[in-house]
Amino acid sequence: MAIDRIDIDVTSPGRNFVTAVVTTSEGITGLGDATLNGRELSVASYLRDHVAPTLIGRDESAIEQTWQYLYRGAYWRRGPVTMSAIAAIDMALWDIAAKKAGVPLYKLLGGACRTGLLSYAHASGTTIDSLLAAVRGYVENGFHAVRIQAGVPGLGQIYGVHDTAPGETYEYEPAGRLTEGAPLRPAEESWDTAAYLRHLPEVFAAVREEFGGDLRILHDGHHRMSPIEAAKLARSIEPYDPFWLEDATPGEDQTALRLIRQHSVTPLAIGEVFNSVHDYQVLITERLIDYVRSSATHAGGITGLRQIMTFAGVYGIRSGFHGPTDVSPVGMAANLHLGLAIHNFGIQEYMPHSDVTLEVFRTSYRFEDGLLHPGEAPGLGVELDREAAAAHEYVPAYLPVNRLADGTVHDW
Ligand code: EZ4
Ligand code: CO
Repeated sequence: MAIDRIDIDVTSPGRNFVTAVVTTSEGITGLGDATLNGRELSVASYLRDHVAPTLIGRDESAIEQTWQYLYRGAYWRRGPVTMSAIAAIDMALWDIAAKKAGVPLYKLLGGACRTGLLSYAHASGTTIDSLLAAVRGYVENGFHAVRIQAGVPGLGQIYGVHDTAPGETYEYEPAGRLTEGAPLRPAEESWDTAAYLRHLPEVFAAVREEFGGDLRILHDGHHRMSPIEAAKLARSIEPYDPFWLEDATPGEDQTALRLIRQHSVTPLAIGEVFNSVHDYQVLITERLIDYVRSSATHAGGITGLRQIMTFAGVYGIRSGFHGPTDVSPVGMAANLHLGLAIHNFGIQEYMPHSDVTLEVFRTSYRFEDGLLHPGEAPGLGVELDREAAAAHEYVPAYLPVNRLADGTVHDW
């Protein structure tokens, strides 16, 4: 038994996704997510041109060895493109292994440690009132945890902040699809950290007062603050008992989190842009974070993310895997199977995919009473309708660029 063929499918049902479809000589197919938001085609080429040809004829059950072959063997290590490509192959091989065993993947990873995965939704509003309405919608739908993002007085469109019509769920989409004829470049937004630091405690106070003590309230700072600004913010929201403050400072500056820790007990989460256990070395050994934000898609698959969580577990640090819509349903399923099987699970981000995405990717995971479960279908439990996928051609789409009022490019 061996890997017989590898296809790399690029599809855009509402947004772009890159999927590795690995088929064995027995005719078993495994799926892996390689979607890197705004840089999709680079990973597709990495897989098609440089990875797939080297794997044909290899034993599909040698998952760890294949991971090491792609990671160490290539000499050029780490980085989002490489690690998303490795992730896709790794997920597909785990999917095949579990399908061959006839079990949902979590059973191969050690079995369920819990009945379901606490998950959080994204609530946002341009005003505090519209944010409260959005939070209420999620609470009524069974969520026990909600991420809150709000507009800042004086600023225009802010990344991740939208109003939701009553009774509707907003299909939050990180990347802007380019319309025909428009220039091939990202949208731009503007930012003012001082205005944000003044406003956010008021937002937290309003949500805590409206929903009481039980609701877990999360917030994403999106890398926009300097270390001392982040320390100030973390301290100012402490009275409202935040579940976590995510990405307070730019991810690559690991020691910045020491400064936040010196000033605040607000739990910290970081890592959606990380792709390797080495990115976490200082953060984990110095206990500078409480939650790991990586996804299987961007951190080398099940194998890569499991390495990170084993290391984190030694220090009592838990998972908060990245689950935006740009992680495909295949990548989301990988997060869920691993989350169910590890001891140090914390919380799972859940941004449901659009109906058009879910017509192409048929999932078996379910959401009930605030908990996600990967389901009992063999493997990852996701099917790709390749014919339907082929009807949705790639559309260029980019994450926005952020600038200060004077035009300086800023973190976002
Ligand atoms: O910016 O998924 O916590 N979630 C986030 C997301 C990320 C996008 C990047 O592709 O910050 O909105
Ligand atoms: Co984030």
